[in-house]
Amino acid sequence: MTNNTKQTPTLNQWLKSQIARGCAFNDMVASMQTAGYAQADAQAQVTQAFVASSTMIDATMPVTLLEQNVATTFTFSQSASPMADSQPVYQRTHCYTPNLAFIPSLTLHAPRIMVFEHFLSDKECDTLIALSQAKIEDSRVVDPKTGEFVLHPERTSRGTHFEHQSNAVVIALESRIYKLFGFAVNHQEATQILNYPVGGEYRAHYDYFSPTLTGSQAILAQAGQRLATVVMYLNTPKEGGGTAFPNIGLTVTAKKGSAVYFENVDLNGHVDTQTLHAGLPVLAGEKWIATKWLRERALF
Ligand SMILES: O=C(O)CCC(=O)C(=O)O
Repeated sequence: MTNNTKQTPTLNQWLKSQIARGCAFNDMVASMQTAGYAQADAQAQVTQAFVASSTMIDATMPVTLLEQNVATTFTFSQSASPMADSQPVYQRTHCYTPNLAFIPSLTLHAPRIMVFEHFLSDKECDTLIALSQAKIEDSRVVDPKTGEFVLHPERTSRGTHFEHQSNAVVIALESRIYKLFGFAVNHQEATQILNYPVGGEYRAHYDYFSPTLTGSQAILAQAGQRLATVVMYLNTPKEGGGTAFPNIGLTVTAKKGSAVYFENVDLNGHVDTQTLHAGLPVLAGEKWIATKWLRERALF
């Protein structure tokens, strides 16, 4: 490719194929720069291609370009994905809305994972930890056979939860999650708090309820699938404690105020085994997180 401000048929074809593969805006711009395009030219061409494709607007696209080119009509239209290959089980009714105050520092498309730094202020983190100290207890998991919450050796942490709208920080986070990801407060489970000591971990697991297990049926009937998860880091462990996605080779660093958002259902509307994830062992210090599971249907 040469430096060129027009979209030639070859470039056009390449842009379309990259978008169809789910490539990220920044990666496409970087490839064009490597091939000799000026950054501004590459950004303009890629933006134009995303707008023309109108299948998916990339969250890493600079907001200024989005505003110039897409005005107010953009969403992630995942149900229109060209990768759809079978009847979806879960409808993708939610989307990430670009927001200047919360720009992801990392975006993956399949599985959809976004990392945000400064998702919470230090004060919000400290307040949630302080409020949790008084009522924290050993964590439980859902027993897949019975659907009941039970103690489990795979999860060596202590936890508690905050009911919806139960304090000013929770109210702010619930509203932030709604504005950014489109899940209204009644689609959000109560805020879960976890505290891991040294050696504490949450071994690899999925957050979705396996549709084939008996124990999932009552929970799925209540408010549907956990379409997405937000894990928010309330402190920075001295060492270890990141969140690993072993099937895709990604580890998100546990850093005070950061958050990782991931979608448990893939672009075709099926539960996504690529979202297998683990809270890695804390090697020094302790780890505090707040988790929000986001449901398909209203809980209340
Ligand atoms: O501790 C972590 O980093 C992950 C927590 C987690 O997997 C969960 O709450 O579902």
